Amino acid sequence: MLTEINFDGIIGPTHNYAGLSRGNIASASHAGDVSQPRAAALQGIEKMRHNLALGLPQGFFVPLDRPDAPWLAQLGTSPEAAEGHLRAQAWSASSMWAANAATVSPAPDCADGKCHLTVANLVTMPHRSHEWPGTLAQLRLAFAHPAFAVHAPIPAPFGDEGAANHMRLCSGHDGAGVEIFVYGVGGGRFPARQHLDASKAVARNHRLDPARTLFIRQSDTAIQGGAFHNDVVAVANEHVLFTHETAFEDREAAHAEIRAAFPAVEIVEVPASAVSLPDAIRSYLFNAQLVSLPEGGMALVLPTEARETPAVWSWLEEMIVGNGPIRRLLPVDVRQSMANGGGPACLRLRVVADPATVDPRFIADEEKLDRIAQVVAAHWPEAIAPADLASTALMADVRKARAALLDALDLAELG
Ligand code: SUG
Repeated sequence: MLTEINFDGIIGPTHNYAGLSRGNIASASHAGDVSQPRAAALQGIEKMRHNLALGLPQGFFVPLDRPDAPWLAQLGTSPEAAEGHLRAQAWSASSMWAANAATVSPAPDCADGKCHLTVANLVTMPHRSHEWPGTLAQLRLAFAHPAFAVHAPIPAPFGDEGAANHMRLCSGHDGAGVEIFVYGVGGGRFPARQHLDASKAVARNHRLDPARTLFIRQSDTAIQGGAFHNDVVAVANEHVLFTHETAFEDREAAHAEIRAAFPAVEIVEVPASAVSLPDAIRSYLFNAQLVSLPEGGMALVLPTEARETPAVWSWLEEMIVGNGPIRRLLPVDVRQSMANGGGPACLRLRVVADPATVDPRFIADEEKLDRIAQVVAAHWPEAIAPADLASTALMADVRKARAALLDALDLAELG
C-alpha cells in the first residue's frame, strides 16, 4: 500500500551559523552566532515524535560526514589548513534540510511504475554542492528495492535544489498526480537556484507524462524578497495548494495552468494585503508541513515563529474557522534550524512508497527516536562558535558523535 512517508534529516553535530547562503535572510542575519547542535537535533527529533503521534509514517536520514575532508582535498587543502570560508563550507550541517536531498516522483506518476528519485546537485551554494555524494549513498541504501529508481545528479551548471522547488497535486497520495516544477530566472541581487533545464531533465528522467507535468516560473519578487526556494512561499498536499499571492511570476497564468491540469485543485491563497512577503518569510508560514491526517482533514505543522507573527496568526485563525480544507494548526519548535532558514518543511523529504519496500533502518518509531536522542544527548556538542571550526579537538568529537549514531542505527556502512 503506497503511503506518504516524511524522511527528516537528523540535525548533525556540526550545526553552526556561518552565514553561507546568500539570498537566505535568516542565514545572513545569524552569521557568527553561537549555535547549539545538541538542542537543534533534539528539536528535530521532537518534531518527528510530534508527527508520529499524529499517526503519520516517519523516516529519517543520517547527517553526512563533516568536515568534508575529501572535498577539501580536491581543493588542495584540509580541514586544518583551509581558509576560513572553505573551512566553514566543509563543516556545514546543511544536509539536515532533506527537502533539498532529492526530487521524488511517486510511482503512479512514472511511465515505468517505479518511484523515481534524483539526488539534488545543489550547485548554486558551495557549501551545499558537496552534499550529493553522501546523500546519494544514503538514498541508494534506503531505496535499494526494485520499486525505486535512484538517479545521479543533473550535471552542472544546471542548478537543482530537489523537492523544495517541486510540488504535487493528486486526489490521494497513491494515485496519479500532477507534478509542478518551480524554477527561477537569475540576474537579480540574490541567485535563482533552480534552473528550468534541470527541472525538465528531472521530469524526463523520471518518465513523467508531459500532460501532467508543469513548469512554472517563481516570481523575482519572491526570490529577491528572500524566498530562495519555492517552499518558502508555497506548499501543496493532495488537492490543496497553499500559496502566497507573490509566489509565481505570472500569478494568473500559473493558477490557470494548474487548474487546467488538475481541475479539482483548491488554491488557498494568502493575499499580500493580509500577510506581507517579509512577514511570510520571517514567519515561514508556507514552510509548514501540510499533511493529511489519518482521521481525515489536513493540518499545517508550522514553526512557532508563525504563531509569534501577529498578521500571520490572525490570518490563520480566521482561515481555520472558515470551512476550508486545512483544519488544524500545529506549531513546532525548530528554532535552531529556523535561524539558518530551515523550517519544518525544509527538514523533511516526502516519499510516497510502500513502507515495506524501504530499508527498515531508515524508518522511525518511538523506540528508535529514543535511541537517537540518547546518542545526541551524549555526543552532540552543546555549542559551536565560529572560531571553534578550527579546533582539531572538536573535529575529533563530531566524528565520534556521528560514528556513535551510525553504530546505534546499524548503519556503520555509511561511515
Ligand atoms: O540552502 N541554509 C539552507 C536552508 C535550506 C532550507 N530548505 C528549504 N527551503 N527547503 C539553504 O540556504 C545556511 C547555512 C549557513 O549559513 O551556515 C543554509 O545552508
